[in-house]
Amino acid sequence: MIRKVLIANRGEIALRILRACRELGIQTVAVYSEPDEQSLHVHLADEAICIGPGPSAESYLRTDRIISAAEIANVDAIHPGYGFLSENADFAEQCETCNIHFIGPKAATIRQMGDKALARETVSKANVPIIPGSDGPIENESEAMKTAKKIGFPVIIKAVAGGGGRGMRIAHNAMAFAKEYETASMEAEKAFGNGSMYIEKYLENPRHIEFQILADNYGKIIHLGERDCSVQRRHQKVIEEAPSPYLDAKLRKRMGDVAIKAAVAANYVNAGTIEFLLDQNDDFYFIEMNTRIQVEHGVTEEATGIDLIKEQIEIANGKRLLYDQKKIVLERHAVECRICAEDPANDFAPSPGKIGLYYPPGGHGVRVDSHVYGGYVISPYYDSMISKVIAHGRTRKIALDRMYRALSEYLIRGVKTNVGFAKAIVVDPAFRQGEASTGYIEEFLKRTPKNLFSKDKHLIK
Ligand code: MV4
Repeated sequence: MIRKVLIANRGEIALRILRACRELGIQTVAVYSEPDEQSLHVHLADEAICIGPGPSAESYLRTDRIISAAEIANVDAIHPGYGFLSENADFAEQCETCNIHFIGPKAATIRQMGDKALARETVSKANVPIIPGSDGPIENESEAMKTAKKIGFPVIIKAVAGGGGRGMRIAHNAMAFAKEYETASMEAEKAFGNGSMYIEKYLENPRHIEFQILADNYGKIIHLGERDCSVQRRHQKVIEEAPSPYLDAKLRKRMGDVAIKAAVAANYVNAGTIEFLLDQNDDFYFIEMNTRIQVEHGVTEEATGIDLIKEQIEIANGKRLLYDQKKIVLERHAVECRICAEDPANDFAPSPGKIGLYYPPGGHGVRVDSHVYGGYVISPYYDSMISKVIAHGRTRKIALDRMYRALSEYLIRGVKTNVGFAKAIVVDPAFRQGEASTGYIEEFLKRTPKNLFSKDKHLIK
């Protein structure tokens, strides 16, 4: 029985996990780095343990310190959140060895799905469509070139240990291929300690559609519909929505059934996400499985009314999933904007610093997941996300209009933010018509004057 959870994360997701625990009557232990001493989750947790200085490598990534904190506090489980150790199979294994529940899938599943070439092979054996590409990791450059020529250019070179766009390079022809392959492999070696690469046919301008999976320990697996995450800038998601404005019921059923097949093939337990690319012919392909709760999980929560973090904890506690797949209908439309301390007028350079006046939006149909407050210091040690604003409504138009109204209320002084940028997208006709695919942001930035991104001079709807 899980009575006490250590939250091995920081920022808004740490607060989100703490809230779920509190509603379940579960005690919470926060871990924090020295710069995070004044964070909200530290103040609100039942106990808090400092695990080191600012750099993540000395704090939130220190598995030894986190496990020690867990043993000192005598917790029953650890929730890893997203990022940091959330997809570290060795950490999940260490938790289980120390008889501490890791709130997530089994270590073996994390390892298998974390090897992006093996993930492709695993789901392909279960008849899940994958993009034509190499059979497993590429052994050497000459084999790579042969494979690329067989697939046909353009191809995308991906890191076996990568994911989420990290270590990806696109080669449009044989001339460019050799250089791109070598650079990608070196970057992967540096970033992940593993330079193994695989190749796929590059799909031009697909939509990025992901399905939320929930699976219990007794073989029941359901999906909670999709999230459209096509509005990305350099692999950073800016706006996510559920349901996708593009999918009809037939395509949703087809993709949802395939998402379940992929989760079954992965022997999945707990919450996870199946990522697809959808092309212009409505053909879709598995690209990867994320074995963690994602930043954008709240979009699915607002569209379905299901608290995903509570479900994760209950599954880890041995609860059976009682939802009936047929009854999982996205009755509402939800849209999320990620608000970051960054400067759109300066190529979105991070803008850390002390927040002055701070007033988050609210009102009917608006949720703001954030750990910041007036006087809070956005640290240069961690990512620049300030909050996630989620607006929902009976229709997509209501949700988008509500998002626009919410962003118009958002007061954040002391740091530069992308609020104006998000507002400009939310009122952009191409976005409003549901036409956005992965190339949208690049096209939008080309045709939108940067000065429109300063909050007070945005496009009037
Ligand atoms: C692709 C692709 C096109 N073709 N794979 C990027 C992150 C990861 N989740 C998968 N990603 C992609 N994989 C093939 N074979 C397009 C993306 C992609 C993308 C690529 C470049 C720039 C922005 C992108 C945004 C979403 C998806």
